Parts: sequence; C-alpha cells; structure tokens
Amino acid sequence: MSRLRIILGDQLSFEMSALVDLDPARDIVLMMEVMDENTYVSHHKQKIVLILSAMRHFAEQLRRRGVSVDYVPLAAPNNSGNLTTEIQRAVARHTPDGLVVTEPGEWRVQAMVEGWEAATGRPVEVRADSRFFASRARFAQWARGRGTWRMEHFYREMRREHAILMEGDKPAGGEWNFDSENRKRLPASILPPDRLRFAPDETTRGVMALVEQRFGDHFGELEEFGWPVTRADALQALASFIAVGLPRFGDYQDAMKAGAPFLFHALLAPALNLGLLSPREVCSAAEAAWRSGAAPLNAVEGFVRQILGWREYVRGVYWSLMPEYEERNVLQATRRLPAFYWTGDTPMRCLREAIGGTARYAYSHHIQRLMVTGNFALLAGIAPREIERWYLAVYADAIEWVEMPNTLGMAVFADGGQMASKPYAASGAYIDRMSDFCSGCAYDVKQKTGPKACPFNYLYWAFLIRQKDRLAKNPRLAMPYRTLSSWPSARQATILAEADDFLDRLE
Ligand code: DLZ
Ligand code: SF4
Repeated sequence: MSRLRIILGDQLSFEMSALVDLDPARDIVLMMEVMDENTYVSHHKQKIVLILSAMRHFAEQLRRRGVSVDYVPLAAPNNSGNLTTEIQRAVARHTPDGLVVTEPGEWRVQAMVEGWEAATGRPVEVRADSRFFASRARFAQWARGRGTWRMEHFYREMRREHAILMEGDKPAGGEWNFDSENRKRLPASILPPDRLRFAPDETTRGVMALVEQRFGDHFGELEEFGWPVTRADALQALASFIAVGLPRFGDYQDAMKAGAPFLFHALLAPALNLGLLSPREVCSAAEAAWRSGAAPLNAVEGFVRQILGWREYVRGVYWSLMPEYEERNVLQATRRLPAFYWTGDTPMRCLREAIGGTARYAYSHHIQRLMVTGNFALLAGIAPREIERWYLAVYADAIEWVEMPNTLGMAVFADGGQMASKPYAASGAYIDRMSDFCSGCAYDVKQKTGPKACPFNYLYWAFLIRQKDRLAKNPRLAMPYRTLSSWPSARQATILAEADDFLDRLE
C-alpha cells in the first residue's frame, strides 16, 4: 500500500507522527509552498523566509535519508496556491492508496484537512501531534469539570507527570514557582550578551530574494534575518541559550532595555514551533544546566514553566475552545488597530522600541508583547481580532494555536478570565519600573494628566472607570478600584476626557 505523507510548514521533524512508519520504497512525502498560507495575514517577511527556508532544508534532509519528496515550490508552474488543490494534484500524480497527516496547528487548516477525503477520494489518516507533552485529549481531561483553567494547576500536573524538576514527589527546591525572584530591573552595569544568530546560507538567500519579489509589501525588514532554519542550527541555538542566556533568564525575564530586544531570552520559539527542536529536549537541557550548577533554579524553573506549562496550556485552551474562542470580546472593544502598529511612528518610546524591534527581527520578548503592545491594545480598546491578526502576522514564532490564546486571553482579556485571573492592565509606572524607555520619551511618565502626561497613565485609569461594571468585583483589582473611589468625580471626568481626546486622535 502506498501512502502520501503530508508535511505542513510547521511540521519539520523526522519524529512527526505522519512519518513514523514511512515506507521509503512506496511512500512519498508531499510538501507545499502555497500563496494562500503566505498571504492569509500579511506575515512578516522574516516569518515567510523562516518557514520556506526551513521547509526547503527539511525536504533536502529527507531526500538524503532516501525518502522520496514531492516538493512544490511557490514558483512551480501551475502551483494553485492552495493546500487542498495541491493535494488533489499530487494525488493525481502519484495515485496513492491513502493520505497520512499529523494534526495541523490551526483550526482553519484542520477544517481543510477534514475535507481532504472528499476532495481526493482517498482515506485520510489524521494522527495526533506527538511533539507535545500533553495531547489535546490529555488537556481536555484536565480541563473537564473545572470552571477556570489556571495554568499553574496544569503546570504542576505536568511537572509530576513528566518528572521534570522533581525530587521524588516534591518540586525541586521545595517550591513550584520562583516567579517572585524573576522581576528584576536590569542594572546599567549588566550588559546584554551577544546572541547567536545565523548568517543566511544559499537556500535562505534564495528565499529572501523570492520574498522581496513576491511579498515586498508585507510588514518587516529582512536585513537582520538570523533565525535557525535547520535542526543543526537550532541545536546550536539551544546550546548557546543554555550557556549565555539561561543563567540570567529568570532574574531579568521581565526587564526591557532600549536597543536590546533579546536580553537573556531563549529565542527558541520559532525553532520549537516549526519542529526543529522538541519541547522535551529543551526542558531536559535546562534541567541539566541546573543539576550541573550552570544555571540557578529560579531561571530554570521559569524557563521550564514557559515550555512545559504555558506553551502546552495555551495549546490546550486553543483546541478546547476553538472555533468559538476567536470571537470572544468580553470587554466589547471595537477600535481599529492604529496605523503605528505597522510603522512604529509614534512618540511613545516604549511602543516605538517594541514595534521597531518587531520590524527588524520579527521578534519581541514576552513583556514587550504583554505589557507594551498588548497593554496598549487593552487600554485603548482595540478590537481583539484586530490585535490578534497583528500578532499572528508579525512574529516569526506565531502559529495560531500559540498566538491566539496569548493575545485574546492574556493580552486583551477578551475571554473574560478563562485564562488570566485579571486583565494585565498597567499604567506607565510599570513600564518605567521595568525599562529604561521613559527617560528618552516625549511624554513624562510621572504626569497623570495634561499634554505631557504619559498616555498609559490616563488610559489605564480611563479603562478601569469604563470597565467598572465588569471588573470592580475582581479581587485582584480591589486596590486600584479603592484608589479610584477616593477620587472626586471631576478628576475622573478629566481623565476620561483626556483619554477620549487621545484615542480620537489615534484614528
Ligand atoms: C505560516 C505558513 C506559511 C507562511 N507558509 C506555508 C506554506 O507555504 N506551506 C505550508 O505548508 N505551511 C505554511 N505555513 C504554515 C501554515 O499556514 C499553518 O500554520 C500550518 O499548516 C498549521 O499546521
Ligand atoms: Fe511609554 Fe509612557 Fe514611558 Fe513614554 S513615558 S516610554 S509612553 S510608558
């Protein structure tokens, strides 16, 4: 029996479930570069280069292992631009007895997969994605019967289940979570290390030229492209992070510094999300660094929580709640995304830094995403789908399963607390505490109102005033609502008027 093994752009691992029992004598692997997948949002140019270059390298490695690969490049004559149609054409070319695919990373693509039997007249076997610690079913089992789904509870179960950072049945170091140690401001005396970047090879340069030619109008710059596009590069990136990033990853996890977008962050999400690295091996490498004394526990636990906890958890949320999840808008936010999200052209230095870095690197770290671009979208009442499509487009690591819950649930609280126990709303004081942005900003972070006042200040209070009916009962917001209730109504009116004025000018 011959089968067509389909490998999608984020499934670039020899361990993919769709490949495990591949018969090189009869089976063919199909990989497709298609316009639809490259244009359904205006993906950052680096994201497209990363995916297409990594796909091309992976196809080559499969071939070197003796596998027959039918690779459809974007420029292939008659490339229909659509996954389903390309699969129909491939079935006509190879007349396989059946199709095998690993479940995709997006609901939209899953809906396509469900149509492939009818489209091809062949049986389609859809296999679970074994790259993750928790299958979709494992998460659903955990979530069943729980009103709120707190990551921390899920994470502890995962730690126990996979025996990561455990000493017997106790967490290593006696605590599950060292987050309170992970909120330090970066002192001027600590310089961010040079981070390993990979010079584009010939294949990547070929894709860069293609992208400039075909997607020249997409967001972002290509000059600084340095992402790993092969497993060998990704393994080097992992080793380099463990050596130069991880030891201080915990302490400065939430810090921000102008001109230093990477700091001590892992920079591994693009490789992980495409399958070039496995979450198991990155957790093992981090744990080994702690056990050998090369990295402290607060850093290693913080990192493991991101991978074993957070990453698995958001995937579970996505697959448990889609497709209804993408429509959530509990705070009824309707504003269009301001144009400066695409240009970085704003006097607000924190946003300029985060967006400028995003254009240059297709990356910004989690606090820039959550507390700068996300916080602004939350406070300004940007429609959740507008900001969600932006995040999906602009980051090299953004595949929908991971990006959507992070945006809707964490950044803009559109799910009303399914994931987060409170909205991550903050005034300029938070950004000032965690960064060096405010000293060089056109606005004054200390002023609460007036033309020089930091917009995050009046937007924060205006947000709380406007959302009072929905949020005042949240115990985690008791303090700011107490402060607010002590203010005379004239002060509240001034804040609302200044916020309105600012928001009107955004459009
Ligand atoms: C994001 C993306 C892009 C830009 N291009 C392709 C492509 O040409 N071929 C492909 O198979 N996948 C691509 N992807 C990833 C898909 O949009 C989608 O995220 C995955 O198929 C989900 O598993
Ligand atoms: Fe951002 Fe306000 Fe600081 Fe300017 S003053 S950098 S707008 S937080």
